[in-house]
Amino acid sequence: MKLIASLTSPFARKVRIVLAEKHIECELQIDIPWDADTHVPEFNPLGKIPVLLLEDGTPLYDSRVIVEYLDHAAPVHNLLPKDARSRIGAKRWEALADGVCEAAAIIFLEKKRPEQQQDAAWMLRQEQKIFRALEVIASDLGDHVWCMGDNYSLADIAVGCALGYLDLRFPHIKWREAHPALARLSAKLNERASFSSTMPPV
Ligand SMILES: N[C@@H](CCC(=O)N[C@@H](CS)C(=O)NCC(=O)O)C(=O)O
Repeated sequence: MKLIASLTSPFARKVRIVLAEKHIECELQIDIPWDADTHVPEFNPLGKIPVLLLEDGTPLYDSRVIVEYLDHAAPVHNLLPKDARSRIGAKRWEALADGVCEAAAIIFLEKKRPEQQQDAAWMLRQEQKIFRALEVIASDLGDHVWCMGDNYSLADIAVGCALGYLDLRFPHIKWREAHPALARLSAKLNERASFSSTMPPV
């Protein structure tokens, strides 16, 4: 298997963490989808990373499909609960965390445009999504050890990647001060080898 990814994509990081947690060997092929010489559209018509190339050449996307595939592919360290209701609960956490990354990426890209072309109302709308989502994530986490309660799961991985992406792109957002529960979770996650070995380069 081969993972097509960049080292800064939070969606790709989620997949890389799942690979590490499940001890699945996978070649990493770095490809920046914004570069002129990218090959990503040859594998994903949407031109987005991550893409997982299976042994038979089948490309899998997006990150949510890939992580679910990987969780089934290796029966060790299950990251999604078996029970259907809990499983949907974990995937809802993932949807919320991925949504934070999507909103943050939109702002990051908008800020790369010439200043007079940047749409302040559009960026504010995205920022509000991030702040609302952080409130809900922190409140749902509360005093629990992990997002899903007692068990470490894909929900924690997705939330950890979203928080890591905020640190990378928007270090001025003081989410640790606003949400001590998130600070506690993030510190615990960063102790894991899967997280420390996939830290995005600054
Ligand atoms: N929902 C997708 C989002 C993937 C995504 O937006 N990836 C970004 C990099 S962080 C990308 O490849 N963007 C290139 C583009 O939009 O053309 C997933 O979970 O994999």
